[in-house]
Amino acid sequence: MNKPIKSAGTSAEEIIEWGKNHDMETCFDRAEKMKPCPIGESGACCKVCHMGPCRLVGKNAEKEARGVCGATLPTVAARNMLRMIAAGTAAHSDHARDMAFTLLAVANEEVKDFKITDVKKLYKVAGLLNIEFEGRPVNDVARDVAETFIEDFVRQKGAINYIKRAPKKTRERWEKWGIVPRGIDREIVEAMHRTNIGVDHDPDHLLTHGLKVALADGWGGSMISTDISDILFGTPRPIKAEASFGIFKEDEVNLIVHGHEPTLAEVIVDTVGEPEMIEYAKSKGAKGINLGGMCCTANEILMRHGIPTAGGFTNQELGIMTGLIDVMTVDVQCIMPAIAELSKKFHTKVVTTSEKAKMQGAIHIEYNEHRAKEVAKEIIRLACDNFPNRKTEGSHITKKFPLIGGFSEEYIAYMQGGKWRASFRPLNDAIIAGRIRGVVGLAGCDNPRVASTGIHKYIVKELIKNDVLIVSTGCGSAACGAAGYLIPEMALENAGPGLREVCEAIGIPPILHLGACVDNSRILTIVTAMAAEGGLSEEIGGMPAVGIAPEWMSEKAIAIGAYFAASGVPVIFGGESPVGSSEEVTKIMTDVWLERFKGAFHFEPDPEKMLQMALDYIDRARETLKLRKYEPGKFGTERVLMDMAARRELEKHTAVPHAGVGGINEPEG
Ligand code: BF8
Repeated sequence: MNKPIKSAGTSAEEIIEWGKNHDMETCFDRAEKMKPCPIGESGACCKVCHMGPCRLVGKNAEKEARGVCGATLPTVAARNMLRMIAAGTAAHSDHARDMAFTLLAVANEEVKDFKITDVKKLYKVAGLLNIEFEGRPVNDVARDVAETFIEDFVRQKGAINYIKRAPKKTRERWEKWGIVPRGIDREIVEAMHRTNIGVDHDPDHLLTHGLKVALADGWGGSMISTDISDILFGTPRPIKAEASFGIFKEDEVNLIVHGHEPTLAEVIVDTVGEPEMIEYAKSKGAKGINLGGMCCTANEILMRHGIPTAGGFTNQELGIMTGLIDVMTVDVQCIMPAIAELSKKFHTKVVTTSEKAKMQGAIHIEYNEHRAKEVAKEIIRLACDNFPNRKTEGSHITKKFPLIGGFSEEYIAYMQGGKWRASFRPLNDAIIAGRIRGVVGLAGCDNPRVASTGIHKYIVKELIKNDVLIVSTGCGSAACGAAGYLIPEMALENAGPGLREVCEAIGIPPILHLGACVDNSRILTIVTAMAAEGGLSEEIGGMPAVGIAPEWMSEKAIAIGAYFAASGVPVIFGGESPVGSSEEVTKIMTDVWLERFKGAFHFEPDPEKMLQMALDYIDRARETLKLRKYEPGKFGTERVLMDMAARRELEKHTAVPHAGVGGINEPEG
């Protein structure tokens, strides 16, 4: 019998193997032991009251099964789906709320460790919010921006601000179907109310509210978080970094930041290189301090500072098992409670920092924006103090790959036309001419239920071979980075002829790392910019664009899938469907949503089918838009334009031919 593959990362697999020989358990072992409950997995378990939990199973369950209250299977499955969307939206948006309060504190000069780094982005955002910015003190503008965003959480009537960023036709669909979100908090609260025992029982009605909540995430919480992070820490531009376990250093203090919020991590980035800290590390016998990241906090500081990433979700325990991490500091989301227990087998200390998230067995050093530097120093010193305790235990397996990240919507426009003619024209032209078949947003988690990261790798390789440009986020980006896929050479070696030509002309990898999970909002603004540029669809719906989350596991991914579908992007998720028990709910999320919004939400466990479905969507969109039929190597006459000044800038700062790496003039904000 073949040994079960647990991770598609070779280093990851080696560490898992090492762990097995050293009596250590990881999520991969637990996933093998703990098979999913088939009733809950398919959405047929109702536990919203204590007359149950009710299992809506049996022959003809769709029509005949009833909970104690009389709830049908479609009601239960739809209710479960709505709760997942609400939970995911809550996570992204609570993160965004903290960002808004940090911006407010900066504007009010209440904090000294943060500042407004990207004034151009602040002005762009102010403009979008109809806030006067010309001739006003920067802090006054920032205060108005922060307060306007904070209102988006609590607004009782009207619409959240960023809804107006969407193309008009897309907005009209939302208005027609009543899914324009009011306040972010209000929509989440209403979701919890409607799914309470005995309230909303109509599956379509429940799921329609799901889309409303999800839009409050995509065009609300997530977009707010992305924009404030850019304002405070800089709008990303291409930058070199590295990925996988080889980022850990044997002779330096290894401090790993894990979780999602960029604030404390940014201050750690600022502090870690200070002479006082370096001296402290040296006094403990280390050569220096090596900062790395994990999951989406990693993506945030990789995008802006080139801090390396040890990988995504399923790498967190494995990182500890290298024996090389002195401190792993965590904030919120996607942090396995198992790491605290596992760390006890090594010298590693796990530090929790959020008032919202504690873990038994971890050290708690609470962060708030008023004492950011103090907390950063305390954590760095703790890591240094722990360096001499490093033992020989651990797999010590290290291998890493170079990558280029840092693609924001602003930079992508800049790279297609330079400072003065930034646009999406060349991308649209390349799609029209058939050089690029379409665009896929690769998002979501990596998952120990499959050969973790393996489906990401399979899908991206096949897509770029088929001339599909990929924009990636979250652990999708981490999976690609840790496989060595986020480099321009990936296009030379693997892309189809059209995509390769475009990547070579512009000097980009065929997979553009857009950032963290909240930065899926960048995909929304990119497709909106493509719609505004003309020549393709006038709305987001109908674009040759698809979203794929092949290994999703988090409720946040579900919220993302739902806001893409509502915005007009068909999405395909891997794994078993969490609404698979109900034909009616499945039909609403696919056929009905496609008709109403031009977006759909599919679940497809087979990677080959997932790929084919994505290509079919893209080809159908091309056909409907009357674009030339995609044929590999056969293009129209539209040329790939590249502003020469921008090209020279790119080349000046890169070691890899044509790759944009840091030091670029500030993209137009
Ligand atoms: O928010 S992709 S495992 S780390 S949920 Fe989590 Fe999934 Fe990773 Fe970032 Ni997103």
